[in-house]
Amino acid sequence: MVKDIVPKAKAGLPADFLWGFATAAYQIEGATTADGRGPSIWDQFCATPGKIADGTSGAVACDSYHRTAQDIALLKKTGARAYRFSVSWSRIIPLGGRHDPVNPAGVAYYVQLVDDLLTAGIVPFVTLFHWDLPEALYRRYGGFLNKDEFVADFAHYARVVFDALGPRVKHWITFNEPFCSAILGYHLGIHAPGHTSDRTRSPVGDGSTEPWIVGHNILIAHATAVKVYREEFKAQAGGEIGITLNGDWTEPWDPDDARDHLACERKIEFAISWFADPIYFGHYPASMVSQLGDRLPRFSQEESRLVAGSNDFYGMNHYCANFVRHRDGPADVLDIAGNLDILMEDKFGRAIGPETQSAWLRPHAPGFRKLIKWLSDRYGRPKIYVTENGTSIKGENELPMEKILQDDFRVEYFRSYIQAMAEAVAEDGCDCRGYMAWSLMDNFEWAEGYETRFGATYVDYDNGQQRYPKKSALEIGKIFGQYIGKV
Ligand code: GBH
Repeated sequence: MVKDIVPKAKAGLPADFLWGFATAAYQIEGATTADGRGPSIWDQFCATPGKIADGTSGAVACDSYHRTAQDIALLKKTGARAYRFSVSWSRIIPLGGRHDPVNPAGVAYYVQLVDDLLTAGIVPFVTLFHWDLPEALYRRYGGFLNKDEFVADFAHYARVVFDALGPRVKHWITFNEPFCSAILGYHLGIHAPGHTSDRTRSPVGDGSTEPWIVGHNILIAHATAVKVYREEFKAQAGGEIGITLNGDWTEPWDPDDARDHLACERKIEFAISWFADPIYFGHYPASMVSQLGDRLPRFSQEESRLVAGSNDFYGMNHYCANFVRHRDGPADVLDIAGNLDILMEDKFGRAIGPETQSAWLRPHAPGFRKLIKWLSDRYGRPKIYVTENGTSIKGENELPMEKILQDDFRVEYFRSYIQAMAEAVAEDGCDCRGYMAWSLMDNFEWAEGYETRFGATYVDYDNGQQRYPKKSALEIGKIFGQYIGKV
C-alpha cells in the first residue's frame, strides 16, 4: 500500500566538504620531555597515583612527535582531505606565560607538521588548546581560575602560534570542549587538575563555584584570541576561527511528560548553550542564570560585547545521546546538568543505543541529525565543522589484533552518523562543511589510559608503535564518497 511507504530522506554533502580525522597533542605525541617541552597539568595529573585507570600517562603515547611522516602517510592512505591536531602550549612556551621564553624547537615541530600536511594535500585544522595547560601557570596563579592572568597568557600564546604557522593555516580552533576543562577538571575531578568538592578524591576544589568561573574565563580567553586573530592576522591570512563545543542529544525519559521534554532542552543548554549562547548572543541561557544565581559569573558589558559574535564557525564534537528525566524540587548546589537524571534507558526500558567501552557513550545516530538542526535553529544556521565524532567498542582491547582490525561496529557507527549529517544538510538545510572522525588512531584516552581505543587505526604500543588501519579507516572515505557532491 502506497501510504505505508516512508519516503527515504534526502542525504548529501557539498562538493568541497572537508572530511578527515582528529587527534590531540597529549593523546598522541608522547616525547613529553623532548626538545625543551615544559610539563602540563596532564603530566602532573598522570603522575598522581590512582588518577589514570591503567596507571599510564601520555609520556610515550603514539610517539607521534617522532612519527609525523608515518601519521601523514596513514592519512593519505585513508584519502582524508583534512586533519585536526592540537598544539601543545608547553612545547611552544615551556613555562606558558607571556613573559616566558618561546621554545624554537617546539615551534619548528608544528611548522614542519603543517608544511608536510600541505605538501600531502591535507588541510590542517589547528586546535590551540586541548586540555594541556602548562603546569607552571597552574602553579603560578591557579591557571583558569585567574581571569586576568590566564586571558593575557592565552592571548599571547595564541599570537605566537598564529604568527608562526601564518597564512598556511586557514582553520583555527581556540578551545576544545571547555565543558570538560570546567566540569571534569573542576567539578568531578576526573581530569587535570583534579579539583572537586569530593574530599575523598582531592583536598582542593569547590564544585559549586569553580566550574562556572573556569567556563567564564575560558570564554573570555577564547574571545580575546579571536580578537587578536581578526585584528592582526585575518586580513592577510584569510582564515577562520571558532571554538569546539561538546554536546549530546537528549530524548525524554517519558515522552508523555512535558517536564521531561523541558529537561531535555535544559540539559543541552547546560552543556552547549553555556558557551554557545554567550558566543552568539552575549549572555548565558536563562535556565542557567535561574538555577545557578550568583554562582554563575556575570559578563560586564565590555566582556559581553567581546564574546558575542566571536565564532566564524561552530566546531561540533558529538558522540551520543541520553534519555533525560526531570527532577522535582530545587537543584542541588553541586548540580551541573540542569536538575535532571541522565539515563541510558527510557520509561519502557528501551536502551538509547548499544553499549561501548565508554560508560557514557551509546551510539544513537538520529540524535546527530536532530542536534545539528537544533544548533542550526538556535544559532542562526552557522557554518558547522564536526570536529569530532567516533566510538569505542566494548571489549575491543581484549581482542587479538586481527579481530580489532575488523571493526564493523565502528564502520556502522560512522556510516549511520555520516548519513544522519548528510540528511541534516540535504533535508534540513543545515550548513555542515567538514567532519573529523575521532580518532585517527588509538591513543591515550585520558583517565581511561590505553584500555579504551577510539582509533580508526590500531596502534601496536608494545611493538614499535606500528599503525595498522582498521576497516573503518578505509571505509570512511567510501562512505563520504556516497554523499559528497550530492547537494
Ligand atoms: C572527546 O570528548 C575528547 O575531546 C577527546 O579528547 C576524547 O578522546 C574523546 O572525547 C573520547 O572520549 O565522565 O561520565 O561524566 C567527548 C565528550 C564529554 C565525553 C564529557 C565524556 C564525560 C562523561 N566528553 N563526558 S562522565
